[in-house]
Amino acid sequence: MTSSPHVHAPTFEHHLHPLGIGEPAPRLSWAVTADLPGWRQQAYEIELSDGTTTGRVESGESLLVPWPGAELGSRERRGARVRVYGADGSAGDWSPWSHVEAGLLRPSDWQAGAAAPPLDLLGVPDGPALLLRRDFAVRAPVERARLYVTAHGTYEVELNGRVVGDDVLAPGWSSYHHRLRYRTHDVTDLLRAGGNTIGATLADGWYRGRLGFMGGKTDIYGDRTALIAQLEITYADGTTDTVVTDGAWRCASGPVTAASLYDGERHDARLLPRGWSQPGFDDASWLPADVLRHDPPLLVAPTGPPVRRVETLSPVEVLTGPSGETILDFGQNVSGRLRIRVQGPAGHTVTLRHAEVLEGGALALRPLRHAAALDQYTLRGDAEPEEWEPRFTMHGFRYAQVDDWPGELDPADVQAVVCHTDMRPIGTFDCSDPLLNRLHDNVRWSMRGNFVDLPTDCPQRDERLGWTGDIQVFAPAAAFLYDCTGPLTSWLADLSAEQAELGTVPPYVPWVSLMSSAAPAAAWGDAAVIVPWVLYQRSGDLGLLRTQYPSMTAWVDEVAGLTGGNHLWDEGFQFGDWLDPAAPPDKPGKARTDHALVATAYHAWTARIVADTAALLGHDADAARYAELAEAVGAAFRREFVTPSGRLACDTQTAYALALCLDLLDGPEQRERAGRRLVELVAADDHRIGTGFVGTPLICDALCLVGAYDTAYALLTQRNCPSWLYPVTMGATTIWERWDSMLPDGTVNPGEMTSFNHYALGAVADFLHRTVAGLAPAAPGYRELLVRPCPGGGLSRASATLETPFGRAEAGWERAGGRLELRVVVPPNATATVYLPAEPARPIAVGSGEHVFTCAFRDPADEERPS
Ligand code: RAM
Repeated sequence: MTSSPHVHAPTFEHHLHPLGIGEPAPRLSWAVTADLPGWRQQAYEIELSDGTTTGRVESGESLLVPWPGAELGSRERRGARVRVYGADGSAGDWSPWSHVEAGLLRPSDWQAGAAAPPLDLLGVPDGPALLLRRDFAVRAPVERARLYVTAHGTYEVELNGRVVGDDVLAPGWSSYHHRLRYRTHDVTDLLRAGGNTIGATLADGWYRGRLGFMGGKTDIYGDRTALIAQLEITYADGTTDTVVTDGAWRCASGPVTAASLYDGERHDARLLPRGWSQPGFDDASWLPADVLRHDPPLLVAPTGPPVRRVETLSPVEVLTGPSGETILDFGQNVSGRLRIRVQGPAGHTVTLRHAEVLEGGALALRPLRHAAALDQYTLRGDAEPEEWEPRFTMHGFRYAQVDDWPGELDPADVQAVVCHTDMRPIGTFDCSDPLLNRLHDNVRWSMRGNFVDLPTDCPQRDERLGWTGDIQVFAPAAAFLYDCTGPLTSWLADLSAEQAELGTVPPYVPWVSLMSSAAPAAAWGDAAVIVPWVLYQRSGDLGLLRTQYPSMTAWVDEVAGLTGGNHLWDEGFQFGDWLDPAAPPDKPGKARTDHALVATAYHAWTARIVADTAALLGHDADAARYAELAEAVGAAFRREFVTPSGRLACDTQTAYALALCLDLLDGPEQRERAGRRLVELVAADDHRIGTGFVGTPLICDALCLVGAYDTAYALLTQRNCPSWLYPVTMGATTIWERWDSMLPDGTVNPGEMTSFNHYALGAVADFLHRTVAGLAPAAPGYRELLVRPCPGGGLSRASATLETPFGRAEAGWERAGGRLELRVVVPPNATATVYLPAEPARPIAVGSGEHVFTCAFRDPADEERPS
């Protein structure tokens, strides 16, 4: 008896809401629910709403299957559905239809100019946000209406007094001179017969506002902000009207008197021209917009979701600071801003300040450097309470100081609105140690805090840049926690574009010339290779590798050129094992591990990845060439840094972690010796961490590779500083930039760079998922799972779940009385190779469904720590 598989509606590329997409031939994926164990897809059939069908295609593929029909034209909408046949003879019904709609695919589709507020209104950078409006008529019943919109600056659009969409800080930040993303909104329901009004508030944002450290820069992309909007109305009778940004738009200043991403926002509600975005408003005193040229070929559709308000938190405690100030504690360090509900006299101003931690009971503002993070609201003085949330700024904070609140402050009137890229959460982890669970939560929160459109280093100080090294080390953890392939695809497109312009991968993307030049640096520039590779492993998207291939090869070629004839990258600037815990607070790059060792190891690693990528893409000559290069660099590494018996020239945790994890040693004897030395080093440090950005993601894996599970767990569960759990014991709710961003006495580390929300050191979450719980990809996209948990550390259980492209996968173990039970869930059309801890050399192959195994298991930690 076969029961029929159930196919979910197909998805397009990596889109959650495929409206206004930029891919004319979007690849299709689908997941299947099937009761039968071991279900494999034998064949599929796709039907498009224009009648195209593939017929039955004998293929097990269900992930990013090529678009089977004619390419979509601009604005074109099509449906797709799928049915599948199992290898067991089962046949499913058609899935529900999914619909996809293309955006404006050709530059010539854009008729809109760039409507720029006139110079008379424009303030200094980070000055007032300006209002733009235009009336228009709707002359017949509307069938559908789409708004295609973006800006030089950040914007919020309104139609007839209602905000369009729920994007925050649109259009986000990309390398604007290469790619400016527009959004497509379905605004059919916002239009009405007769007179209509479209309006926008436009702030400087990343385009013109201040960005960067050491004072930063303004006017980076231009000195004039502008709105680019195209409203296309299709009437029921088939005719169309298009309303675009042109000289008919009129501009004025509004209630936002200053808006800066770093410094905050000032809003004087008395200055709001009531009804300004509605028909009938008299804009005679407003000034006409200038129409500036813009570059339609730069306009691209997004590949991922926008930043949104994802969650709202209430204060958990009201504190009084040392000067009697009122401080709200939201219990969680977040990126976002406050929403207040306030009533009081007209002209009264409430001031809100933000900080991640307290020092001596007061807001610790020094770590924010030149980011004032200060919002001010001046009341209109209405009879009703007034609600306000700044719209053109963002803060990283857990605490907020509220000054000059009129009357008694009810904490319920202040909420923290958490804002970040609205990605789909896909992975979870849980175990018997509450501190490790909190560590994992902190990693998730740091990802949320730092995926504010692009992957940033931190969300609070005058920085918030797309540092390549940070996402390079964090990408595996990120790809497990959230479906971030879409957002990172966009960021990688910027990386490629900047790289092509600059001749190197800059240390952060988008690149802003805050430093003298974009010098190539190992582990940072290597993001060009490693991030696409990780995304391929996790999402199965080979197309992304194909797209990034020129960037990947260009990076490895560039580094090969830098090494001269000896394959050692031992000259020029390096960040190295950044923030080695032994580095002095004011010298974060002064690591114990030689920069040249780190750089050469990465060079060997990324040459090998490029060789593997070339082979996958069928570039055989490249595959051979890069494999040879990887070998040669590996040999050079050994010559320079490894003794014949397997000791390393740098006797550091990071050096051994690199050599072991990146397979840079020669044979089992060297590996065994290196492993023993690493164990000794960790023990000599009392099982405290000795790695910076480079060694941290690798050290636990390195220890497990050599069988030193107990040492890996001792390091992982260490609570003394420096360690992963030390910040947890200090009440951290996110991952800190430094192992000791807060010192044991509660004071803030005196270093210049002291963020409390940096995900890089949280890269260890990937180890929790893959090794502690045991859920790893054995084939790209988790088509094949590797379930090889390594229990230890006195944990009595650990589990991980993941929404893979094939459906939900789970791995979880629990132990008691010398026995261990392992539960594995494999999604349909996937397989798993399972290893039981007691039998590390005996792989067990299983198909889809739930599987439970038991084996004998004793944790050495039990003997050491009597309970
Ligand atoms: C700091 C950043 C980032 C790091 C660079 C090298 O300013 O915060 O985390 O990658 O320096």
